[in-house]
Amino acid sequence: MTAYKRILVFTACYNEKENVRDLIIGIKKNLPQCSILIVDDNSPDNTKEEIKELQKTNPNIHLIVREKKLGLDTAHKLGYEYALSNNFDYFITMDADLSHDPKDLINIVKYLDFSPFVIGSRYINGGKNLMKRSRLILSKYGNLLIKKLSRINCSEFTTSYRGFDIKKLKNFNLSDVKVKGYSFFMGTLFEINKKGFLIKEIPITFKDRTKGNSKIPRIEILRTIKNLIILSVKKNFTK
Ligand SMILES: Nc1nc2c(ncn2[C@@H]2O[C@H](COP(=O)(O)OP(=O)(O)OP(=O)(O)O)[C@@H](O)[C@H]2O)c(=O)[nH]1
Ligand SMILES: [Mg+2]
Repeated sequence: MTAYKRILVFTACYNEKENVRDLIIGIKKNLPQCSILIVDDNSPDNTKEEIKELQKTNPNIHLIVREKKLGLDTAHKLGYEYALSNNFDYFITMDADLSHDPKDLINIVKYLDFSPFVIGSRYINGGKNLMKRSRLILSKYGNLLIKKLSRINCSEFTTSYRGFDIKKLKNFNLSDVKVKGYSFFMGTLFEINKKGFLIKEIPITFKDRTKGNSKIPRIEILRTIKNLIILSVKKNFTK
């Protein structure tokens, strides 16, 4: 692993008080040299106090508290800007609910040494999705549909466990991704593909959260289908 790279691991939090400590411990265990950035949207469960406690013994944890719930897409864009302006090499994103295993960080970093963009994938050989059955079906066939319509050679579009080599992704910025809400994660792959960068999938095992509640509104499924159609039409017919 390249010891000289400056790595920022990013997560967005909304009511993750029960998860954030284990997440930070897991990140530090696997990537002791990294910095961590957390964007908390003033979670009513006071997630920020838990983070401030951890900051006392760890100088590499950075916390941005926004005044209210402003969405996951804008939190990720803010994280990317932070990584750019603080001269990080690698920007790695993950959820705070322990669905993403911090052990996979090592593999993400390993592949970032060769690929500008790496995504943790549940749908390639070696990957697993341990979601409940109804959600699994939706996720599996949803991702398949995105692959078919987008004609992007990738089997995973929706999970947020990703690594960006900021220095290599020269003309790319997360702020270029215009689709909002949870479609933003799919939109990021369209943008990476449009700019001509390769997408490297590495297998991950995804677990449903065991603590706290999901924040994904059901309406997002319909929005994703709408955005998928718009993005695919733009990609395939306006060349
Ligand atoms: N800062 C911030 N974080 C958010 C917001 N919405 C969700 N998050 C965080 O984003 C991550 C993903 O949210 P989840 O609710 O787990 O959504 P999901 O993983 O797509 O859905 P589940 O599989 O049901 O958990 C978690 O770490 C949340 O705490 C938001 O509006 N602001
Ligand atoms: Mg989750």
